[in-house]
Amino acid sequence: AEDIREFPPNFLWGGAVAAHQLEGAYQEGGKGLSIADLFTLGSKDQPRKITSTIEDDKYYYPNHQAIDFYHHYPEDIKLLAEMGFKCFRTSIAWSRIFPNGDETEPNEAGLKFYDDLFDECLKYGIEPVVTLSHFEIPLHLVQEYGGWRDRRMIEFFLRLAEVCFKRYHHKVKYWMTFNEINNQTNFETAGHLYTNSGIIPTAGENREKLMYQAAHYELVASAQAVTLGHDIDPDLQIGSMIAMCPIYPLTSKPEDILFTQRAMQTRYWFSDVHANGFYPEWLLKFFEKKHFDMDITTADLAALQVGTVDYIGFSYYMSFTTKYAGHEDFNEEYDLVENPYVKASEWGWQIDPVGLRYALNWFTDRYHLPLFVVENGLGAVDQLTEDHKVHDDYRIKYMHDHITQMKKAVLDDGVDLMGYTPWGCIDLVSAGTGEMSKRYGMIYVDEDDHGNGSLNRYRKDSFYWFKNVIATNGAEL
Ligand code: P53
Repeated sequence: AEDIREFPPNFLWGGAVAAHQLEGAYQEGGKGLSIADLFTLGSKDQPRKITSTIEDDKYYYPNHQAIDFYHHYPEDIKLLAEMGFKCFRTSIAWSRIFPNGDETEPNEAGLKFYDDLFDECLKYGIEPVVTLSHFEIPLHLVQEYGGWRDRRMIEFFLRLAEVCFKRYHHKVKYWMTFNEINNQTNFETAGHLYTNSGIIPTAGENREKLMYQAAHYELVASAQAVTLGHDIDPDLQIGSMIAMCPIYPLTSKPEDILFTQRAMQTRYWFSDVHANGFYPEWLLKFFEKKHFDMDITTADLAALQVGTVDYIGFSYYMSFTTKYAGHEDFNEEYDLVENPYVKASEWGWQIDPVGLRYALNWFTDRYHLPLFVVENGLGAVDQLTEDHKVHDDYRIKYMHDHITQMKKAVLDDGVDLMGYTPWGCIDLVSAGTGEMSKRYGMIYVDEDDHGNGSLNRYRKDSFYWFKNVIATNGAEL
């Protein structure tokens, strides 16, 4: 039988997007180029290319136009309001505010755009939830400083944070610092070091060391931003943003269990630092063992301790599985295996609703902080019918099953959950592949992988379904 209980009052139902994946207008309002603007179209089997200049004649760059939210946002926010959204998660395109990233004065036109966008949300009682850095570092910071290889990035990021907190603190209460900071756990895949840290490794470079050093600078910048934000306005809630893919052992063999523990430590030490304010012991030993001569100062360690996060924001799409690989340290690129008990999406993501309840409990046990599911969803191919409908029962099923598990975590396990913002509530450009056809939305956008289409918006079946979920506060799923 269906569980007809409701979620707690004030539960933040909404949806999530990121600036570079929907705004388009990549050169309007004084915006500078960002790393997302040099990311070509890829596919499930063909990774996106990173070009050093824009080669429009050779490649298609999907983020240049995206879904042109920059010009469509009043119409789009109106649709989200119709669905009953209580909140809307988006990000600030850093290079709209600081076109090069290292200026001392911000770009007023960029600041004005987000003022207008947040006002539009607030007009409908929709609370903006804002990520400061979501895969769109200003290109100049990459070309001039090598991205987060360079300690000076901390200063540039803090400038962004300060300008945003001061300008928007009356409009935006909920913030996150770095999107999915732990994706770069897989440092072997060029895409993650690039999107997280603006790093393009050269041949022969130790990518693992690069990753840990960049992540350290980001964590210090994050902690200092939390401290700064609270100084500017003690009411601000500033969280982390972690990509949660719980890692299971393939069997109960003790070696598999121990290896899985190390795998979880390796993927989630980032949230340990965010939430606990210090490095886990095993990782300091790991740096020693690897002879990584890390640039971690005592001032850094003090900053980490002071600037712990108010909540853990996380994405949840899938779970992973591993088994003992005959070596001590977990390498995400090589050491994952298929889970025989779950089915994967068309893009190979292993769908696992129960894993969401597991993750919510795991975070709670580990940090005892409020949690916020800030991304969840199914990337799938949709069919627009002649009468402009999309019958996406597969998406409804995915969301139904995940919200059901979330409900158990909240109501049966006592998890303190702030809200739920499914990913790509309106169709947008995929981060992983650059495709439009990997759709997550409850609102369909008429546009193909190459940017052709009317850009008209249409309500999918999931739109009406989710609208009712929100209206009944999760009683009817
Ligand atoms: P796409 C990998 C694993 C989990 C989440 O992803 C990920 C990624 C990166 O591809 O990214 C997050 O669009 C990210 C969003 C992204 C969304 O998940 O590749 O925060 O920017 O669009 C979905 O299907």
